[in-house]
Amino acid sequence: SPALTFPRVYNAAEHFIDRHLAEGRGDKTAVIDPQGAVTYAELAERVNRAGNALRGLGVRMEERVLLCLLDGRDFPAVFFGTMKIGAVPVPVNTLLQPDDYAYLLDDSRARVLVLSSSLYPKFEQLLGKAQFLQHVVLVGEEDETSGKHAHLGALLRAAEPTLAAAPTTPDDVAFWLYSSGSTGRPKGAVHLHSHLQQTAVLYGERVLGITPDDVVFSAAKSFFAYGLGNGITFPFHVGATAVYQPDRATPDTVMRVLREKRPTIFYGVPTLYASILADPKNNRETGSDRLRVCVSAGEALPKEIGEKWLLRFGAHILDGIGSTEMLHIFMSNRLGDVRYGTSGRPVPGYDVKLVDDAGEPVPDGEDGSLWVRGPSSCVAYWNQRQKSLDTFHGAWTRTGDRYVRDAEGYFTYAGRSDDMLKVSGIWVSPFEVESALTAHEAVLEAAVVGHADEAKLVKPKAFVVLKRPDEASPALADALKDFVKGRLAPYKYPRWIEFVRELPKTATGKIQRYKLREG
Ligand code: 3UK
Repeated sequence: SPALTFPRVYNAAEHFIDRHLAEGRGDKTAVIDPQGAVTYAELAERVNRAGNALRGLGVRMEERVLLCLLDGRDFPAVFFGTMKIGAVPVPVNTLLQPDDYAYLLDDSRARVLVLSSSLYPKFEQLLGKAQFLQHVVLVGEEDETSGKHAHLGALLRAAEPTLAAAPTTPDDVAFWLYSSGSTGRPKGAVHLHSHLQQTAVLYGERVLGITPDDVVFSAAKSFFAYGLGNGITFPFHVGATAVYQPDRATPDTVMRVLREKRPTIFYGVPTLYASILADPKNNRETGSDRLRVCVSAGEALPKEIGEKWLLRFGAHILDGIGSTEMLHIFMSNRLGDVRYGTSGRPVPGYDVKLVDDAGEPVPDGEDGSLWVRGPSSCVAYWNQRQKSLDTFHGAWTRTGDRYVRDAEGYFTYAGRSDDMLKVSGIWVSPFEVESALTAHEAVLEAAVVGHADEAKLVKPKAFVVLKRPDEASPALADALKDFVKGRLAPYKYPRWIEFVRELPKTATGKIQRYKLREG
């Protein structure tokens, strides 16, 4: 398949939005959210109004706009509206805590924050402290907070409905996505205008075979790189329809969307597939009778889940590995070539290699460090020179994953080379959970490792040393779980707590987490 070429002047908003009007698809449904359907023509106007409104607030080319938004029609409107004026949307995880948001606002230097009003309480205390922030725009119900801040609905109504795209190049910075590491704060992965179309063609079109007739639903939210491709750029690349659901993805909310909107493509993470399958009532009849393919990413999909899903829902789950740095899936199973328990083979357009510690290729059957090269790799981490040098080596990106390639060329996940955990497809740093635990007055120290649950999916487990060891009890374990839930994003809390007298340490006092992992 030929490599994509781009004109020298290129703005991704024109490709994903305006092109549909020029090509006669303005009346087609782009989005279905709980408020109803939005056509491509209506969405294009909303994008233009959002761009004009942001410009009216003083946003200029290359300046960042932080988006903390639940899924719905305004997500793509603000995302593309920001890019259309040449500014840089930075969608962030809606599950974080005030302390995280304070960092993201300052690190990105966003001038404007576009915020779902239900998330306002997480920001209220810190808004005065953000050094660069000038405006907050609330999205959703107008309520008592509306007096203090602008409201997107009112701004859109007042804004002009037409907007010429800023003359960006394919190599202009288009958007950032933050990615967590094992130490320190999240890093802003800087992506370019061309990257969205690259992933939409290489994976959306050529692997999923997405067409204008598809109706897609991603349980993974749009602020993740995974959800952004799944539910925004892949469908908008071909003029398909995307279903958005602002609520947390639970088996019940997901099954209801499957039943009511009957999507043809569904994207989830392994934990969600496992929890849907745990209820025998859930199947193709109570779900979507139009489902033709499903996708799993974020962490490895256990073989049994894929096989069971196929029997129950009549559609394959294509497991594929992607990353925030590469924007979307670069190695994947394919329809007609599914090997459950593996991540399949490289997506054409990407190259991968497995190397040893000296950088030499490892033979098939042995595990090595996975590196990837392709046209959607972020250009750097914002203002993080050393972390960028550690990860990006010329055109190659070090993923931090270990993999084994078999003689037929299929790749099987073999763990991380750092201590990072994937929990429900989302990064969790053991250090962060340990710090939250040690902030509790009863805790002397703690070590957190991954532990597989009954579905073979990893969740955090904590080994805790108490200041007064005889206080150990199931009630204290529950109290510690609640304590962490109150301080960190909810998915990060330890599902198991084991009280121990001491932690295994090196001579220099570093916790030896590997000794606490099983197997
Ligand atoms: C792990 C997997 C085994 C792996 C992502 C699809 O997950 C995404 O991005 P993140 O930056 O995390 C990347 C890391 O997650 N991983 C992802 N998928 C798999 N491990 N099998 C898999 N199928 O450690 C990788 O380095 O949060 C996924 C599309 C876009 C994405 N950003």
